[in-house]
Amino acid sequence: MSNHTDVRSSLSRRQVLTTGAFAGGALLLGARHARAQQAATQPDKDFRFKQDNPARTNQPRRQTPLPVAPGEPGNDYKPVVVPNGWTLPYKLVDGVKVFHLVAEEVDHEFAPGLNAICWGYNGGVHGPVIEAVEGDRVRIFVTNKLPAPTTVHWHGVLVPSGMDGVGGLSQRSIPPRETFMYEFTLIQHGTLMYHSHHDEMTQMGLGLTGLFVMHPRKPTTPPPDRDFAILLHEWKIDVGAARPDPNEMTDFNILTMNAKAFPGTQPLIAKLGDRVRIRIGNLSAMSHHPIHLHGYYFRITETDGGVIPQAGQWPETTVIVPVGSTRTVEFTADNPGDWAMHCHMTHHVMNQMGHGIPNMIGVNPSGFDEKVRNLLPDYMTMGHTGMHGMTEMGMAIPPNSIPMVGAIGPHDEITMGGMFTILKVRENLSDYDTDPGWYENPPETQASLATDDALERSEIAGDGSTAPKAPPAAMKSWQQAKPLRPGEEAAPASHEHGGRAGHDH
Ligand SMILES: [Cu+2]
Repeated sequence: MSNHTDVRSSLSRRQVLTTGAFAGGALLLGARHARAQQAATQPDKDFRFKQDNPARTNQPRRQTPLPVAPGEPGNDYKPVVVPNGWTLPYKLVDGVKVFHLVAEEVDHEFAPGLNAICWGYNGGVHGPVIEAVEGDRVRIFVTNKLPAPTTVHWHGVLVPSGMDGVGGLSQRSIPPRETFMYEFTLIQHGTLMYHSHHDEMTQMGLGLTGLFVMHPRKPTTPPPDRDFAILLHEWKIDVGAARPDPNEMTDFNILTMNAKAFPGTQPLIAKLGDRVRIRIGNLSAMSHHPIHLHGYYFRITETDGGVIPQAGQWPETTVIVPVGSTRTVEFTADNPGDWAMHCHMTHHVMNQMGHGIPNMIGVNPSGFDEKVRNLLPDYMTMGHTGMHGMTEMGMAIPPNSIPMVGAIGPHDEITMGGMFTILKVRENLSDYDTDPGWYENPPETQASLATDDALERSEIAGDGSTAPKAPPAAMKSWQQAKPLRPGEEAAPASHEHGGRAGHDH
């Protein structure tokens, strides 16, 4: 199978390259590792990474596979790009990648104007991306600077039971001010996650989550040019509140990508023709997020269970990322422009005050507004034609809150907030780290006001009177309603006052 990974052949190649290093290192690594290293020179027939189907074997999974040289960025993998985030640096100690996570309170900015005190790692929300290579041995120290015990669970990572990080079940929870050590060998590749597994509702709800990216030791496809990593989350932050409310069950009002709500989200930048991979994880409390990309279709290539065989990778424009899951999509950036990428749940592209307001659609508030302005000179009824205008009207908003939607785009306001970002694909880029600004549409590729000439040539009336109308027959309900009581007539299915219903008067 294309995703089957077996280190034996890479070991023999590496062995040629690194025999000297291994021989020197073995003295330091101690007898156990030295024995294992000796075994590496005679490939162990039993050993293989069991990423395909670890459940399908009767053999206990080998918890200490053969050591292989730690994967190096640039050589063994191309590091992921983390919009609005960062990757945790490591150091090498005796051939082991050593990481240090510190769980602590963090004053986090969700978007300009909205800060809240969250729980995160190493001064950020969410935690940094942990990035390594299949076969790497990792040692992860976790220091707890929170006021409560915590743990770290390696979500989807194939670890020995005692390294699984479930408080009480797999370990004693880490008390405040103490440091625990996790150590295991990565026997898979893919997009995994990590999060607190102690008082999950509170701790994950306050932000103690992160992505754990493992690159394949022996990639079967060339690495993408751009490899983005995004973690989805949802929060309840009452307007003006200092902290998110982790007890919320349903009414989340801040929806984030890498803990930023639009317009705080950093765009994804790609060059025309780049092969693009986007890894999306979801550790929201309650919501699955259908993430939709404009301008493209993509293939869903991986879940947190591993690589999807090519024959099973069907094309989509929206990928639903369930809670507690990751999805990886890939496509070629062959369509230049500024492309929206967002959750398609319309309440998830709204910030704070867009939720739970009264329905004013269709109400003409002008007379009412005039009367109220006698008392409150700045009064304006909001929302009677929808949410547009909320960005530009410049109304005072309460302290520590963000408008329900919006940013100023190149043409008009962008009536989006929350889980929304922009993929910017350009023919020419100075570099990937500089925002290229807004896309300049080539001539005749820009929607614009129809000219009189264009209307005339196509015999289109600007008042809509020449447009086809829905045929009444097509709009009719299929069946008449049942009589409510015996002998009572049901109401006719067609509309009496519609003027085009063909009802007999
Ligand atoms: Cu969503």
